Amino acid sequence: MEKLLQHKKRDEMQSPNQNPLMVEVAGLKLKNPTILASGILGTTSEIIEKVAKAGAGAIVTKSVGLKPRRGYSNPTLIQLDYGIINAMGLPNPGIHQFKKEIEKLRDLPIPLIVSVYGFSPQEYAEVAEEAVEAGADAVELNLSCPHVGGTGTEIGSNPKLAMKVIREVKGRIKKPVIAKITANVADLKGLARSIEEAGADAITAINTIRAMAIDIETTHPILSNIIGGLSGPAVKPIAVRCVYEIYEAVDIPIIGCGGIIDWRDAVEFILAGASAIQIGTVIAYRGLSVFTSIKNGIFSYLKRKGYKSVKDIVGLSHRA
Ligand code: RRO
Repeated sequence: MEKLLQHKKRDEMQSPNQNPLMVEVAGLKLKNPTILASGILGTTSEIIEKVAKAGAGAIVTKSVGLKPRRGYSNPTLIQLDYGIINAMGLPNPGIHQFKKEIEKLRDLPIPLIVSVYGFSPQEYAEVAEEAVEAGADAVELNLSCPHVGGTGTEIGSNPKLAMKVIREVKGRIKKPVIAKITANVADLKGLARSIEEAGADAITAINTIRAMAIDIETTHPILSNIIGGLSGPAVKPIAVRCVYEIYEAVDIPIIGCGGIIDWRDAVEFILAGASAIQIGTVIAYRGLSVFTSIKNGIFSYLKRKGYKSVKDIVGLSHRA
């Protein structure tokens, strides 16, 4: 009963003749639950418009900080059969330059979520404030980049520091604040509870997982940064487990991310507790048509199973 009430709190009931794919996450109304994940294509207004046209329900941009960063030197990517290891190193033009791209997207028909990082709570908040001023509908705090020192996971795996960042940002902007968290922690439920307590409006789980590869001929690590982050199908069961555990720990909505390649994966995340899902690595393999195929697949699944809405199946595996 308690869980059912929690379920209602997360997802308000809707009338049956509404679009079954429509979801509301952290106050953002999404026509469908698919979201472009940060770091994939979300770098310019032209590409973002293309992703919107391809059918995404919302967009998350590449993470942006206060100052421009070149990122790491090549090689920054390793393509594997089961995913990709990247160590891009947060390349971005800095928020002052990126504001121009955000401003060009004022008429984007779907929510624009700007991914933000910083090296202190104040820096996160300053970047978030600039992003919102330029027109961002929400910010996603990158508390989980696995391979850049002084930010990302180094902040986000420490619940006290993560709380400081969230409180600082919440104090500075009036738009929704989403925290993207890492699986690379011992007490995931404790971290999620701290994030909720600090006032985050939603949690995205998960970022990439620390990984590496070695060239057996040269005997050297392949990435210039040696360590990178693994994404793609290999991480999906880890990400589903994280969403499942976080759902048991908090009442705020969860956005599932990690290795989704088709509608079945998307449904699995939703059953684990995700109110929406992010699509990333698969775009490199299958292009932007994945948004439509995933949406259509979820729609057919709901119809076949007799559900009226995506909302009816969020967290359903917990009530089995
Ligand atoms: O830019 C990157 O290297 C990067 C980031 Br910001 C992140 O959050 N996750 C990732 O795998 N790579």
